[in-house]
Amino acid sequence: MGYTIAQKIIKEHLVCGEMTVGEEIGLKIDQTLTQDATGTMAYLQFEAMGIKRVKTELSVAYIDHNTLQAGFENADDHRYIQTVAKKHGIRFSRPGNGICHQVHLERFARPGKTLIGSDSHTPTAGGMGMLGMGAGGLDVAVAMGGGTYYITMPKMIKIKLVGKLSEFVGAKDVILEVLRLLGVKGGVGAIVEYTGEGVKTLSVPQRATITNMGAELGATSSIFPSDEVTRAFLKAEGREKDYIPLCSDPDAKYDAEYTVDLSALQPLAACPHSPDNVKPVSALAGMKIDQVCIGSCTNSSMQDMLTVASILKGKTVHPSVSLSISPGSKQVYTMLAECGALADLIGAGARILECACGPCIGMGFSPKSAGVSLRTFNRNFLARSGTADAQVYLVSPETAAASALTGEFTDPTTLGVAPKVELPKVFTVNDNLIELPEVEESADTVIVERGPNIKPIPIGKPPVENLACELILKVGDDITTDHIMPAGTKVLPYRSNVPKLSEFCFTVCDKEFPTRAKAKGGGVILGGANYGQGSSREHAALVPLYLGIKAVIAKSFARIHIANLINFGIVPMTLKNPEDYERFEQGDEIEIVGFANAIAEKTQATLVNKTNGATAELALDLSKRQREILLAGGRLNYTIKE
Ligand code: MIC
Ligand code: SF4
Repeated sequence: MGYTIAQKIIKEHLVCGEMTVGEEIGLKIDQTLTQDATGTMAYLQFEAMGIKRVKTELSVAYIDHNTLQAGFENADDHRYIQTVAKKHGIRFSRPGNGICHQVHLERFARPGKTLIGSDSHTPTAGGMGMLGMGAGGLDVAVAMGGGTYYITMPKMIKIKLVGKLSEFVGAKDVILEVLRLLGVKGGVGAIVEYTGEGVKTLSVPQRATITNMGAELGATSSIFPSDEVTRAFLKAEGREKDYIPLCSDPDAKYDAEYTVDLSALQPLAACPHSPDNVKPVSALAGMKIDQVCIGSCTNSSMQDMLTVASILKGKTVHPSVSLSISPGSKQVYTMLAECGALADLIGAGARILECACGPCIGMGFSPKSAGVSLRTFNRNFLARSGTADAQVYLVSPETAAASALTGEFTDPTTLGVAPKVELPKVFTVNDNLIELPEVEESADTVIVERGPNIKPIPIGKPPVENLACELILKVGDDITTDHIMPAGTKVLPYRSNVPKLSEFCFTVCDKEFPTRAKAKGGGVILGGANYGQGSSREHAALVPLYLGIKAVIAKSFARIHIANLINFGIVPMTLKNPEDYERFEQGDEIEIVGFANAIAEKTQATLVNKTNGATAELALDLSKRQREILLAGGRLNYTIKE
């Protein structure tokens, strides 16, 4: 039997386990990346493991998230990451060099290799035929130390692309269509592969837009073949030697197959507050808008920027609209300046922001009260923009630019003259903002600088024999990591200060949660389906751990978050019968007799509601390794003990 692209890469990197869907497998990781909002924790954990030098082929630390620096905190964290990277053999991408995924695609991603990153959009590298996966910082730290990365062997979903995109329709519309088809849970437990004749009509950055937002499907990863288009991109980057061809075998077996006709696609938009709430732009046309933001790791390539520049050239942004543009990398920014397109953007009245995540993670540019914001980003979760009642729509650069000019939701196909985009044959390569690590022989001389904002990481404890506590919080379906541990300007500075961070935990859902949890010494959380979707931030596990959360019971969990819960010793359990969710209310006293024993050797446990007498059967769907981690009180204890 033939293999899919992802199966080929998995086979070549398999350290342990069977390649049977649903089984736990261990993979060798070739490259890692971190960003600053998760990186501090990842490196603190790497240091705690006592390993001197990274053992990967390449590890890069990017600074792109917390670049506002409204106080000393972020700058201190940046310096910590810079010095810890220098000491331990990690390249350091300085602030200003760009968004991790865009820069990685340009300078480091390689077809056929494995990459994990402490950021959920690491599958962006799939646009290059690389198997990129988002992971918690601790998993990245372990991989940097040469340790195995564990995942559940995914199903394979094939999306056959036929036809060719029409004018004014972009790669963003392709992934929005896939989100419309599959939904935010549609990729859970799967890798999404793109095949078919349509593939060769898409450039590498267009492919990367599509694999980037595969994170919003809940997929383990998304991947394109590596072909002549890939070779041309690598050549333009001066890295043709990194090229290898890679495609699925003709008899490869997929678990599900879909076809998307690129020619039939029209401009689409994901409406508030979920990336799969997709409607045609034509159905929204005429709605007044207040803000447009162009950029993020989804849509900030040279191709995206030139498309926008071509639409804006010689025109003026509508008076009721504020337009921000963040080029994805220093390379893109430089080339925009070189070809004059930057002047077109500035001339039209765009507010040019630095090459960083910026408004995507709520770092400035929050919309006005109840404002309508069109963004080329990948997430429109409630309150993520920094304005609780904002209405955020996710759109393509074409739709964003067209609407910025008219002041209302505008279908770009009505503009008439399509944007003309000619990409340079050779890109401007200048890696002067990527700092190389100290050579191993003199690494000991590097002093790691730690600012006062860096507080110790909470460490989990082995589980109690019988768990009796309060159901401290009950939440609904599709709870995101932005609900659990919000980001934005007020919160992000404390990513390395868990005690301070805990004051914001779950406050989007329940303002009293942190105070209540502290007063009661923690308890158990009950969630709905797809609990923990979104970011890879392990703070969404670390902070609940600090607040005394012992277990999370849900209808189902998102992949990265469940791994993070286990890593920090919080026991994830699922309701065998989802209807039992109704029999438990916030504040109920609950009990699980034989809790520790169930973790050690059972696949189920009984949850008793001592307040109303109800019971529910819980499933403990854990591998032997995961059980051992939980019994040790988390992966740090487990790894140090090993
Ligand atoms: C995001 O897009 O939510 C982030 C910020 O990039 C996160 C990482 C984080 O929370 O630091 C992600 O997607 O993993
Ligand atoms: Fe940064 Fe936004 Fe991409 Fe996350 S999704 S890495 S915040 S640009």
